[in-house]
Amino acid sequence: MTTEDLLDPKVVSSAAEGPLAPLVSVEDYTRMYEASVQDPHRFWAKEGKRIDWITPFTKVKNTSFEPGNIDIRWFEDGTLNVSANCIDRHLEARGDQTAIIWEPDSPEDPALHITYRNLHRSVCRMANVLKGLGVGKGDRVVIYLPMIPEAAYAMLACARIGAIHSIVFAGFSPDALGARINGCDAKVVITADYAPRGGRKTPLKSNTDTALLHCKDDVQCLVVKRTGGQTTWTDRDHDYNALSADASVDCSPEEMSAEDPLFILYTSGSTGQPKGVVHTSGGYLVYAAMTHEVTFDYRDGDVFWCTADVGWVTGHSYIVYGPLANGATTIMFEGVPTYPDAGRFWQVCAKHKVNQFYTAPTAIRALMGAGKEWVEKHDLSDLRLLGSVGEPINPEAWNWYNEVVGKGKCPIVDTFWQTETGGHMLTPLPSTKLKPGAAQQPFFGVRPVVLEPTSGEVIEGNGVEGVLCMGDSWPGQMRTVWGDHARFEKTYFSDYKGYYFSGDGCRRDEDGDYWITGRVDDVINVSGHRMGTAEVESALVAHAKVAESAVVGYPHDVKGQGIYAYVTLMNGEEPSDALRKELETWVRTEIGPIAKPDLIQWAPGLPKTRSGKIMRRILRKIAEDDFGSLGDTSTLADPSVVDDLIENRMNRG
Ligand code: 6R9
Repeated sequence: MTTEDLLDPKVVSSAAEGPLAPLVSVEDYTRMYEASVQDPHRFWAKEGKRIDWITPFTKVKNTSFEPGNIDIRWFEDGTLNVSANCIDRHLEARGDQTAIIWEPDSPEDPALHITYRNLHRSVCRMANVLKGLGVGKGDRVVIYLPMIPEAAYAMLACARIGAIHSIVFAGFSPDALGARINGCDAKVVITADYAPRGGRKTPLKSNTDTALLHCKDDVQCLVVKRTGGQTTWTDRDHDYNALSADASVDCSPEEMSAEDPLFILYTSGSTGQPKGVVHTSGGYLVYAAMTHEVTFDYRDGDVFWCTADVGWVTGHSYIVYGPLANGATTIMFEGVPTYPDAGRFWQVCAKHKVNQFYTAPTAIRALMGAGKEWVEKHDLSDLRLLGSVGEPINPEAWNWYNEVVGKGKCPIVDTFWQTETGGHMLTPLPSTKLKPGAAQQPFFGVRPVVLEPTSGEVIEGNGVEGVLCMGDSWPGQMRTVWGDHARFEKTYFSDYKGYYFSGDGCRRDEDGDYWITGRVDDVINVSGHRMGTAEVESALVAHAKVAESAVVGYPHDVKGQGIYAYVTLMNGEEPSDALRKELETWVRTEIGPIAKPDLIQWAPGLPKTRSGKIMRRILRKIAEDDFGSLGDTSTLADPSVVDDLIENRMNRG
């Protein structure tokens, strides 16, 4: 295969043709990568054609990381519709092919196979229902749904009429939902009666009602029936099932500019306030489609399964937009890895003859703990490739994934990327000689640089470590923070001028391969979910009995990182187990179950500098049960608080 061939955008050949040579060989990678960074205009001009344009673009890249002028545009004079790219253009050749396999929470319930033709009908109906509620181009729609087909319909329906969706993970609390509805001034929120997950049911509609108490009166609520369970009904509610039954199955797609926003997705940063990450239409779709095809070696006819939730960016890019843009068959799974038992993932793989399986290290570690017999019960012979995402994967989990799940014959692509990046940034390809735990090499067009953290100087050569930045833009890059472009610049472009700063540290080894070493800011990674320690702190101090709190991460066997909270109580309040439980429940309700502290330590005082800054370095060490090397403590205002914290530490070996 030549570079020219490969640059020809298409999903190639068929899985039925027997053992496959990797789509991109090692030689192709090297040559194409060089081409992509030397002449990004030429490279992306060709790749841009992998999707259909209404008005073809003539400009490819117009991007600036200049301080004071952060401006990112790709394919800016082109027009398109994302939903037409994910559905309509496949109808002729693949109308009867399954687009989405929906696997419900309970294995007792039947799976649904939704063809591209049926997807088209359902999306048009949803689009017409939204139009009927007055939603138009540029309006915001919040989606708070379980992992049901309607979540994908809602995303694509918004894209079809030019509305901007913002998905809120169904595990988030009413408060978090309300803040996101207000944050983007949404016209409609789409929810369901209940969200079944792991045999339990979350009352989404009643959560939404609570959230809406703090929102404008004119926000409307569209309710999908999932369980048929009882809900209360208010004036602003609309019954999705009734409205869609009467809606037309035709809705012509709106012509959108490449740089019109497609979605907003809130993500944690190092401040208490989550940021609304904005992705636009053209560049995002090109990048999601290309990475889905190339990284996962997706071939026509394959069944692809990404186990994420659409509430996270991984679900956006690799359950919905990337796979559907490529005309793939994608699985949407409503359940959890361990319900009804620890064989559920493997049972689903066998049942639907999954070819590519993409999950998070935290799930792998949990299933590893349950034992390999759960895997061996099921026929995984269709698996060709495994993927990992969300956090660094430890070699033990990598080896188990490789040997027990992949039987030593499936390459593992360890994909490093972020909500902000839209798609994979660093990842091995199936032809790469793999190193367990390394994200290894940049995807096409990505220019990683390692900087010295304090001076910001570029560190050249191999065998080096520093912070990970990007030297140039790529089409899937976020464009702004919703409503706050200054915050976009401050967060990502101000610490290291002229670069996009990822927030992660990395090592480039002797061979030039990249290893992510984890966040260098106050963001922790709990079960692959990003959590700002400041968010948990502000939830804790909002409790009447809490005076002060500091939250750090600590190593956790299954979750990767656990949440360790130091809490100073108000004068006169007594620590107790009951209060500890109360604070845990409090954080769950303020943010959601994923933010619940794993360990709470009562701290009579926190270690502070004379200027009042909390020395988190020390708190991290104590939480890690590694207090032998606390480093320089000479700037502490009162060194004795440290002794107390060490003595009463919660995490003992
Ligand atoms: C896609 C996603 C992003 C943060 C990122 C980094 C961590 C993601 C990783 C990884 C090591 C990998 N991360 N993938 N660390 N190896 N393969 O997870 O997006 O939720 O925004 O999180 O996750 O720390 O900065 P998001």
